[in-house]
Amino acid sequence: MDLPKLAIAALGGTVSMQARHAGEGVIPTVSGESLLALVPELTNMARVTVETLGLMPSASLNFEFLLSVLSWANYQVEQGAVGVVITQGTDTLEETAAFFDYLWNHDAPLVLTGAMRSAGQVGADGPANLLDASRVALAKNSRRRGVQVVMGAEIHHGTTVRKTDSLALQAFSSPMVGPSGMLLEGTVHYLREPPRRNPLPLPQQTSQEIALLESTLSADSLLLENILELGYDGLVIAGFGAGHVSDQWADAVEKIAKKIPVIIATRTGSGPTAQSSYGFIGSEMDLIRRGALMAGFLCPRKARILLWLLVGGGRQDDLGVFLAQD
Ligand code: DAS
Repeated sequence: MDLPKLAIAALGGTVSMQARHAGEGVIPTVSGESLLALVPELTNMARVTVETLGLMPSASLNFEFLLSVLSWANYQVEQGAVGVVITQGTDTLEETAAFFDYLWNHDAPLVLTGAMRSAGQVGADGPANLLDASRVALAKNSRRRGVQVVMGAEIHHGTTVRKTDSLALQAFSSPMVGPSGMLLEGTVHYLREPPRRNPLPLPQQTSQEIALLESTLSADSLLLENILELGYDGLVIAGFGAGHVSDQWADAVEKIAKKIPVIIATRTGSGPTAQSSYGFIGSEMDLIRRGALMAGFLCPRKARILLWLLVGGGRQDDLGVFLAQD
């Protein structure tokens, strides 16, 4: 039987980490080829090509590198891969998943996975996650769904998934909406219809900088007031509650929003921003009046990714359309 083609790339992260010597901390050293060797079942399921594109902790990934990974993944699909799997660190998985989902322009699935236990740990979850991610990437019902994150037998969509625990084995969730699907006895099940997608073209420039600040009680406004002088091209604020800031910050937001796009998200970790509930100074209605946009269901970090991509493509005027979708 002619097996489907599956492309896998390793970028690093805990899934690729082990200690060189007893007592030392784990670091990324395990190649994609070695990860694949831990999942021999895969060779009966697909013709697998595997590459190690990086061996980094995910905190050190950056947008330029992700664009090169995307170009590698595009090439794999053009060469006939029915799906692509990328292994990486979990710390920034929620951000890379959104980054790729906004740009992924194929029916074929792009699936991200990682591990919470390092390669040499008893009960390491990396091999099981890689096998599950490959099943999702090969499944016909994964087509036209964009980017999925597969961890602990759950499937989460790239725009909703968040790392909601620092060390727990089940560290990922999609607040409010839950997983988009799951693996049951090795079979891929989806719980929702495929999302409406509107992939963006590649950004023409990558030098834009988007700041992300969090509102905190009795915070000074030194950084905020200097955002324009510092040369930022956009600003995301992780606001209080339903998307609120202090009266002092509200004045600064008004000045900044005259020059660069400002998005107000919620710092709560779950729930959308409001649009028309509160009228006090610094509330969402006040901030909208002052020129800011509300992030809706997008978390602050994903809102920053969206803004970076739109500014990079000269499409910041479309921001409202994209925020209204989520
Ligand atoms: N926390 C690690 C991980 O889970 C490190 C990283 O993100 O690279 O992969």
